Amino acid sequence: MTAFGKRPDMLIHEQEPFNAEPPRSALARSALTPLDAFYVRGHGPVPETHREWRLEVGGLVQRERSWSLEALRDGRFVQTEVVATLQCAGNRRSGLIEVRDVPGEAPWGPGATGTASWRGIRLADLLHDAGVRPTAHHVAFIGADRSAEADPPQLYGGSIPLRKALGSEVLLAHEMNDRPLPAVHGAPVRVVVPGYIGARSVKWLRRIEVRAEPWDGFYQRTAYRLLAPDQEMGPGVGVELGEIALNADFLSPEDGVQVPSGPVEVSGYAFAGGRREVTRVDISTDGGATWIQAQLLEDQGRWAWRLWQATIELRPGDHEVIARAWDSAANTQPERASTVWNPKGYVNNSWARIRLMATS
Ligand SMILES: Nc1nc2c(c(=O)[nH]1)N[C@H]1C(S)=C(S)[C@@H](COP(=O)(O)O)O[C@H]1N2
Ligand SMILES: [Mo]
Repeated sequence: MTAFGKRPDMLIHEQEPFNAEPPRSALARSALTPLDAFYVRGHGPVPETHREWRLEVGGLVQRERSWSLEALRDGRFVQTEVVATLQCAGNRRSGLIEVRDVPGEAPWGPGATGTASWRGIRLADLLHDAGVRPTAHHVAFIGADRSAEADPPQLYGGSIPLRKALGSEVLLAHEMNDRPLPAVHGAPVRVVVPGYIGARSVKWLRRIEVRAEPWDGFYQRTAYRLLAPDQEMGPGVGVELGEIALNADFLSPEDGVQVPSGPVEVSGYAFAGGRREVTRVDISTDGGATWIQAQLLEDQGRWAWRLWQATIELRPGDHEVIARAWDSAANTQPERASTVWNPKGYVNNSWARIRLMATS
């Protein structure tokens, strides 16, 4: 076991704050990601969890409130479960770094994503209890962790539009895969915003602030924004990221391994983001000239990734195998990472590619 009960084969990008992703194989074939294989993205040290933890609700509300953990679980609010995929905006950044360096950001592979069953109360129910004022348009979440990487150093925070916050899928979760939420994933309570970049699913939640404008902290106003190739990071520069873009990658085999020639089974995930659904996944072994359709596995609902598998025929020799997904808005993925390169290395949703050496 490495830190925080994770598998020993996690790829550790940073020890403190802890940032790690599983190898592809650890995600393969599990509709729900085991807790010991779920990626961790943190911008500051895991904060101490106090028994006297309370959640404040304030800002543009009729009634400011403060809730104990017991009160959030004692039956006043309905407990619901949502199967949802979290995906970091930096997932698959390594593909962008191959195009051009992204200084100061971790080279995440395809494992900065995972799917869990989250249990907790609906954010909407808490907002209805507090009474949202008519001037409100955004809901901000502030965590208990202090990030020294932020400029200036500050508590981690982020916001989502009020109309998303009122959706029944947005949870304040205290359980993950039927277990108490692990410390590294935000205990005792975190936000889960299905369909949005992982950065908005704030861990170690301490305060909810209803606002007229988006959160003005570093991780909303400066980071997690999509910059044009010639822009530099700064407050308000670039486009705020929100809904996740359609994306897909291979989970098995591992990239660069040998396989026997003949029929080879490949598998992976596809995730549509927003409220969209994955409708098709295509596989090519000839650089995208021709495609076969992968089989989509069990549908876990619109907030979860879709696992897929396909059998391809490989002659002895080196092959590049490509995957691309389609969604319910008829989006598909861009062919080359070079066309989506950006200075902070977010949202690499270009075609997934692995190399396989087929032996005779
Ligand atoms: N309080 C807090 N919440 C946070 C973060 C953080 O650093 N602090 N990181 C965010 C980012 S960028 C991502 S991708 C997800 C990762 O969630 P996980 O570590 O549970 O996988 O948490 C988000 N919530
Ligand atoms: Mo992230």
